[in-house]
Amino acid sequence: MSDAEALADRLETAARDVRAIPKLTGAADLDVADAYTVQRTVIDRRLARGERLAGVKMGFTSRAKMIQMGVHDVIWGLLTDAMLVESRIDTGRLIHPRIEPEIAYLIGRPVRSPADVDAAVAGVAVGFEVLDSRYEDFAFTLPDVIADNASAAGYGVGAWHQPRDVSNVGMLMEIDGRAVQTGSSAAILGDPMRSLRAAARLCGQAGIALEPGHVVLAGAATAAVPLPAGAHVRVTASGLGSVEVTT
Ligand code: OOG
Repeated sequence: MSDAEALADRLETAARDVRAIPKLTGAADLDVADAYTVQRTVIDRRLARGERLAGVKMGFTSRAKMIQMGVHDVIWGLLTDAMLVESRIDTGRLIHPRIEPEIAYLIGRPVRSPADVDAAVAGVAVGFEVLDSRYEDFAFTLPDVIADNASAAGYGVGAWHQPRDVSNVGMLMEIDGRAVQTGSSAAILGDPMRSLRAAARLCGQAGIALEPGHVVLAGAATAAVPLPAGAHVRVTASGLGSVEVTT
């Protein structure tokens, strides 16, 4: 593999300068394991600058997303506290942002293996994820998108609710009052809990502990849509209320 530090530099520079870069795989020989090393290098640098690990995001857990992006394996990325969007996100600091509706889980007890997951869920919420691929044209191969922390740029969650069955709840994403995506949480691996178990397994393999307070985004229930400047977005999940963000 090319030097993980050098590849991490390229991704960091793209995000900082708000300028897309060519895919890493165009010039570097990068497999999936290498790509996770690059992802971890970028995140470790953010943690070294004072950000805190806030949880995990799952990607390509729905067919809608696999078809949209042409990638067919479940992947994951890491969330830091700096990625949390309270109510506004500045799209001027992003290259070509997109937004997608999510189901989020709140971890209440340490998770050391997938067997711990059911007892560890302290809450469930509707959420959104803002994606911003650091690659030109939002186009990538599987290793590229893994290295790029699964395109993560920001995330938000609505009010936490008591753990409950959210295997098939209706989901709606509106921009400026117009429905732009509708779907069901069942699109997420048949039940977003499956995604949470997968997250626990992957964390275990990577030596990352899911701790109380961490958030797991189970993956989008629909395709992502472009996030314009000056927009008001509302994502609603039946029984979980809604979460809103302005740009
Ligand atoms: C990669 C991220 C995919 C999801 O929910 O499927 C993802 C991308 O589409 O750029 O987060």
